[in-house]
Amino acid sequence: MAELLEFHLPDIGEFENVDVVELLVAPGDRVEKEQSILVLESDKATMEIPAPVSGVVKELRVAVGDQVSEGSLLAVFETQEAAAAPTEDHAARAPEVRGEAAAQPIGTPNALALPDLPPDEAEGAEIAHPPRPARAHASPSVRLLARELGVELTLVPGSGSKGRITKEDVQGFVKASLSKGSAAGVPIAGVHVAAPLEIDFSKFGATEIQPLNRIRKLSSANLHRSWVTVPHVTQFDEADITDLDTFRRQQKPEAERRGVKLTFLPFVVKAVTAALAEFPHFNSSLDNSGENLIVKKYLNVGVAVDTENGLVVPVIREADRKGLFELAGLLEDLSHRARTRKLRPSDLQGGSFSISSLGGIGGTFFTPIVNHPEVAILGVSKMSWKPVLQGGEFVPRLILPLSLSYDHRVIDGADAVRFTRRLCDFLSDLRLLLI
Ligand code: CAO
Repeated sequence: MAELLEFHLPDIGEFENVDVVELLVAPGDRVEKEQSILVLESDKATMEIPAPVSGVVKELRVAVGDQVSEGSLLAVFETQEAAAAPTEDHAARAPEVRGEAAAQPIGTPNALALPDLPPDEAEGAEIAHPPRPARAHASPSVRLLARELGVELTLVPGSGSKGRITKEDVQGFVKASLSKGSAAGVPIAGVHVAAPLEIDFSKFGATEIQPLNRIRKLSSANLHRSWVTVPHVTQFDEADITDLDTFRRQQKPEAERRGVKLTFLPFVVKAVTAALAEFPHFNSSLDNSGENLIVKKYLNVGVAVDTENGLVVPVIREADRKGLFELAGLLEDLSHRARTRKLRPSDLQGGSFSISSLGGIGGTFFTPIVNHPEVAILGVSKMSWKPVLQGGEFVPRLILPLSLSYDHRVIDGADAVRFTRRLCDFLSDLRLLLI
C-alpha cells in the first residue's frame, strides 16, 4: 500500500543555511530512488540531493532561493516502499558534492570557450593563453540534456541562481542558435562564441530602435572578423615632431597657394611608406591557408575617414611616389568624397596598410583594429608639448603619440618596435626620408 513519506535534509556535512539553487523535479513526477531531486549550493560546494525512495513527488516544501539546513523538510513522497526508508537510508547515496573547483566558477561559467591546444603547441606558444573556462555550472540532468542536444555547456548563459544553467537555458540556447543561423553559438575560426543575450532593455527605461545603416553594418562585420581572426598586439611609441611642425608651418603659404591644407597626416603617410619599404612584411597579407605570406610590392595606404554614416577607408595608391602637397590634396579629396558619399568602389580597394588618425579630435593612445587582410595599422593621436631632457635640461618638445596594432602571426614584437622607432626617426628628422 502506498504511504506518504516526509523527506528531511540528511546530514550533509558542515553546511548550514545552504541555498536551494535548482529543483530537478516537480510535484507529480515519478522518481527513482537516488535520483537527484534538487540542488543545493554553499559558498564552497554544490550538492545534489537524491530521493530516498522510489515513488511520486507529492509535495515540494522548498523553492529556489530558500535556505535549508540538516533536518529541513524538503519534500513529501508517495511510495510503495513501505516505511522502509529509515533516516540513515535517506542518505544512502551521499549527496553528490562538487568541491571548490566546481563552485568557483559561479558567476563566470560562460566565459569564452577556447579550443584545446595540443600540449606541444601550448608549451611552445609565445603568448600566455587565458585559462580554460571553468566547468559550466549545471545539474546532471541538464548536462544530459545538453549532451543529447550536442550543446557545449560552457557557451550557455545561465539564468539560474549564481549563473547556474537550467534546462530552459539549454533549450533557449538551441532555439537562438537555430533562429540566428551562423551568428550564434557556432565556431568562428575555431573559436566558439556565446549566443548573444536577448535582453528587453525597455524593462529598465525608455529606449529607441535605430537600424544600422549599410556602411555601419559592413564595417561592423569586417571589424568583427578582424577582431576574432587576427591575434592583435598594439605597440605604442612617441615621435618628436617639433622640427616637422616648424617645417609644416613654413610650408603653409605654399600649401595655400596650391589650394591644399597641410596637416600632419601627409607627413605620417610619407614616413609610413618609408618605414614599410624597410619592413616589407608589414605590407603583406597571410593567404587563407595560413601558410604563405603575400608580400606586396606596392605601397597603397588606406586612411580611415570618420563620416556621419560610419567609418570608411579610402586608399591612396602608390603613396610612396607622391609628394607632400599631392598627398595633402588626395587626403582632402578622399575625405570630402567619403563624407559626401561620392567614393567609387575602386577608391576603397587595394589598400596594403592603413592609418587611423584621431589626432584632430584628441586622445593619447588607442588600439586600432587591423584592417584584415592587412597585417598592421597605425593609429595617430593628438600631439602635445612635453618636457624632454636634452643636454641636462628639460626642453619643450612637440610629441606625437603613435599606436601600431599588428597581426602577431606575421609580425614579432621586436620588429613592431623597430618599425615604430624607425617611423619616429623619419618623423623627427624629415631629412632621413631623402636617403
Ligand atoms: N595632433 C594635433 N592636431 C592634429 C593632429 C594631431 N595628431 N592631426 C590633425 N590635427 C589638426 C589638423 O592640423 C587640423 O588643424 P588646423 O585646422 O588648425 O590646421 C585639425 O586637427 C583637423 O584636421 P583634420 O582631421 O581635418 O585633418 P587630418 O588630415 O588630420 O585628418 C582625416 C583627415 C580624414 C583622417 C580625419 O578628418 C578623420 O576623419 N579622422 C578620423 C579617423 C577615424 O575615425 N579613425 C577611427 C578609426 S577606428 O574607429
